[in-house]
Amino acid sequence: MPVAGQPVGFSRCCWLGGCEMTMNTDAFSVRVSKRAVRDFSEHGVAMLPQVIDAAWIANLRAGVEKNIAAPTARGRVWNRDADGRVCFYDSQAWRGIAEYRDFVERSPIAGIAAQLLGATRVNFFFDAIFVRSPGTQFRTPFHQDEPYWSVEGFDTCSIWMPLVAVEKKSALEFVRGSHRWKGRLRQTNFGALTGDARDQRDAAEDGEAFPDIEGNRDRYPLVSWDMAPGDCVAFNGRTIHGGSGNLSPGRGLKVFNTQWLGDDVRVCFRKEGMDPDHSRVMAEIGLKPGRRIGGALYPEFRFDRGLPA
Ligand SMILES: O=C(O)CCC(=O)C(=O)O
Repeated sequence: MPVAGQPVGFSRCCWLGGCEMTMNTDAFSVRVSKRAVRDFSEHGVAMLPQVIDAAWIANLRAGVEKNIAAPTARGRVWNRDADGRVCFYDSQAWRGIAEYRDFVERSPIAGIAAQLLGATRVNFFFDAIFVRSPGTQFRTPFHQDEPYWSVEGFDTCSIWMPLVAVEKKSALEFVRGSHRWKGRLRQTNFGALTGDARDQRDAAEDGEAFPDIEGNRDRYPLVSWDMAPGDCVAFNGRTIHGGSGNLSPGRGLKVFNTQWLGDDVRVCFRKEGMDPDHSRVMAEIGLKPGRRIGGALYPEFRFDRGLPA
């Protein structure tokens, strides 16, 4: 469903490798500020106030309702507390939910990712939704994203976008600058938390112990913001983040998140497991470790006229 007032200048074509490619000819209806580009590069996180308009937000809210009513096979309840409050998660639902697909393919979001990454081609990786019922306290443990993914590289951009107003204390929090920390950290096994076999990661994974950020909050440069619908926070896949939850009574949270990949990112299957695990679908479409992702599941957006100066 096209949304009124949004760019529609897309054409699709095939290239020699047989991958479907999306040409986005009107991507910069939203210009990302120089400050946001600098924050994203230097701090690994940038707040983008009011970059998505109300029509897109309404569109995505309708999509989320459909998604909750009919989750994909990847949908799951991450947490349910004694009072029945839940944190629901789903991912890669965009191909089955027209409102999500429309947003991915036609909204300014791909252009925003490209501007932040300084890239004239970006691939869409996947969408994720996080829905917390009113008053949910459950907070996502601090973690980095890229070590869980079936791709590897520095040039990644996740865009966390609440579809309702969220207080700073309930928004996602970030350790500023952690995307450039050296060394490899042993990540949280979300399976231990959710009890879901699909979240399991091998505890024997190499790396240094993950720092106790929650227990030492004053020692880390944590940032988060009060956010309104239309605001986005963009972060590098290596930036440590967590939180959300901690909702005031009567307040729920609905978040639509998209992940974007830039120039140095390549397919990488990890022995310790992946979440979400794309290895099967990637193998089915012939993607091999070391290759750039692509194809209809991971469409490429090209900005052939270059990025805004
Ligand atoms: O919203 C949340 O609770 C978690 C978000 C998250 O970890 C992510 O977007 O990578």
